[in-house]
Amino acid sequence: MERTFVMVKPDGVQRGLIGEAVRRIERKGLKIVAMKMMKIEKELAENHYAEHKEKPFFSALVSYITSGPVVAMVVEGRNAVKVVRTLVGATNPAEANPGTIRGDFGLDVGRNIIHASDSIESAEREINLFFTSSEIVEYDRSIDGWIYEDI
Ligand code: IDP
Ligand code: MG
Repeated sequence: MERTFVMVKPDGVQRGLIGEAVRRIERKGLKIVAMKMMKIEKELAENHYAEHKEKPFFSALVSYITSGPVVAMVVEGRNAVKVVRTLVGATNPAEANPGTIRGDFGLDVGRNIIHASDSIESAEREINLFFTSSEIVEYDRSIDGWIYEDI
């Protein structure tokens, strides 16, 4: 099963959207295998967003993501990376489709509520940045045969 890293950003937490994000992930059939609330240190923020360090919005992005608590998660499921990116919607909430988290709740690219890994490689990198292996919980769900045809 594939894993992806998901994070409700500080604006999502402040606006009471933790439950909304978790609800959408759960009802899709995806499995949450790790979850914690935390405040991100500057160093972790810079590392997490290292690919953007030359961008003009980088320092604003680091300030934003360290401005309050976030809820970090590891989400597991078949094609989890792609499926969660679809649930999350386009980077700019003004352009994200209705029915996606960003499309339903946001207006500004600098306040886009939620993060989700964009590839299997970045998922692995981000999961390792935010979680130790002992924080990831392996468990069976008896309902999985009703979510996947071949389980
Ligand atoms: P993603 O979160 O959809 O993967 P990225 O392009 O990887 O989007 O950008 C990372 C984050 O940087 C975005 O989620 C958003 O918070 C922020 N960001 C991206 N582009 C802009 C911009 O043009 N202005 C301000 N912030 C931006
Ligand atoms: Mg990205």
